[in-house]
Amino acid sequence: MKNTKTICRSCAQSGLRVFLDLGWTPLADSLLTAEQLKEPEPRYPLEVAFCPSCKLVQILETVPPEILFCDEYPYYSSFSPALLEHSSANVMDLIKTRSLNFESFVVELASNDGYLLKNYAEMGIPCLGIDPAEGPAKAAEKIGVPTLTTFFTEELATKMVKDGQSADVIHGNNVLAHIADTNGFVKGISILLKENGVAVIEVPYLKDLIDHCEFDTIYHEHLCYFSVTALDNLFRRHSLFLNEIKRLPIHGGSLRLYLEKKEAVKENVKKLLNDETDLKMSKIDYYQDFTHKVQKLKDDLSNLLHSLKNQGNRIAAYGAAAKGATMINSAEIGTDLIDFVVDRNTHKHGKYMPGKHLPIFGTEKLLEEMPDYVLILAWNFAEEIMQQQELYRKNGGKFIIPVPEPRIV
Ligand code: JHZ
Repeated sequence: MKNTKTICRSCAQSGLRVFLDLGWTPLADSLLTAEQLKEPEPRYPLEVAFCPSCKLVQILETVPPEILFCDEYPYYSSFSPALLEHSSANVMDLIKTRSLNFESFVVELASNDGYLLKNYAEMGIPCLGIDPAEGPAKAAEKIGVPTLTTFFTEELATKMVKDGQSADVIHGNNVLAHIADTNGFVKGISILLKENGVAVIEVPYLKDLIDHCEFDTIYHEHLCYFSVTALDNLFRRHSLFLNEIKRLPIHGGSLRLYLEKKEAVKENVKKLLNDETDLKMSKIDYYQDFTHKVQKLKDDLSNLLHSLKNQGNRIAAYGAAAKGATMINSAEIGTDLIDFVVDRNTHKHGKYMPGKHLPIFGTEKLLEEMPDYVLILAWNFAEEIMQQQELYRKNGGKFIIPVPEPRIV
């Protein structure tokens, strides 16, 4: 069923301009069991638009969150050592700079399997995770991270404050883009945050997405794709100030945002805003040729895989990532090209990628089968993956990295 927006998710103005259409695609994290392969798979439109009023890039479709983040949600953050290191460094820095101790209170929105909060719990700093996905939330409880299995809303924030649970620090990594009620979520943050508290939010950066043609990070879970300009407009509406920003390499290029209730905007934030204006990111023209870039990447990848296959090579893929689902479905990469996908996440084993139905196995299958090439669908972790698979390489295996342009390494 279609649920297509005609007004902006942030500023509620009309006049959205569509600049990319990825067609009707299945849900990226809806991995299938063998029995489900026979059933029809729901597909939803995937159109990306720019709001000329507040500059937010967004998809038009809203798939109900109960469908997207159900108890079968297969994404567990803790399977990436690099992400674990990234998160613990973030926590250690905040403990030091904000002088956090056993009297502080830290909340994480979309706390997943406790990959980040466990660092606070281990140091005796009170914390609470909030996440609607049952499987990951249970895993968090198991490692000692108290977790509320629910969606974070304005109402929940109000109730928590009433119960004396205002936060010194609020974390929210890769969650803002997933929220259908963008304004309600940000208002909730502003309610829950203490007067001198800080919200530390990470989002993939739109400029990196466009520059490096990371179109596969577009799927129904990601409703918004943020520029600093659009974020600043959104937060100011709720009296939160984007005082500091760090650019980070994670997930193909992200922003770590530091939000506070008092305005004290650092020079680097002003510079990022000015740079975006100079680049004309606040104009539709900036996005107009993205469709061509995406088409070229898809064609190049498809041609490369077909020619390798025609030469008699066996090809597998690494990473049953959500972004992998966008890539294989929009570039038409099916079982005729790829024999199987491997992934370290045990919750994904024995299942099939949505749409193209590539089977998913544990990573040991690479050495057992020794395919000639491995397409890294989780290209954001390519270095880490290639290091882990040193033996596959030593035995003659080669990797293909699809983004920003397909290349064999
Ligand atoms: P990964 C996720 O997207 C989901 P995905 C979510 N929608 C989001 O917003 C983004 O992250 C930011 C596996 N892996 O993290 C684990 C290995 O097997 O790029 C994952 O299944 N071995 C919330 O799914 C997949 O690859 C490894 O060594 O696109 C990576 O998925 C490593 C490092 C990962 O995100």
